[in-house]
Amino acid sequence: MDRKRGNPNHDRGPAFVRRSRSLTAADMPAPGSAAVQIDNFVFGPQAITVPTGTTVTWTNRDDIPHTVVSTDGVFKSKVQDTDEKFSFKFDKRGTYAYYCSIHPKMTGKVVVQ
Ligand SMILES: [Cu+2]
Repeated sequence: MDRKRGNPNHDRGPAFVRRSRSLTAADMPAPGSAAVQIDNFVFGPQAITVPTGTTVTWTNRDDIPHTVVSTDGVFKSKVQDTDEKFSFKFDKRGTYAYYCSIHPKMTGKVVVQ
């Protein structure tokens, strides 16, 4: 008895439609990156330690312009208005002190290991 299977090969199309999720990456630093917020005339965290190759991004959360300027001239941002960002990739070990050239009492430090 040869029983043929009724195997209708109906193309039903995609069983489900993949949802494209849009990640809210804003507050989620990717691997190899670190974030410093500028808020109320303070770099926060004031000192961070990161591995070599890390890109640090400063975001000005103040409603006052600030800059991010390396004491040793390694990097220098433009004047950052509110919510503007400045990024720098640290490829060499060392301690990188920086300050805001508009408000020199604002200082911070990136330690690259
Ligand atoms: Cu400032």
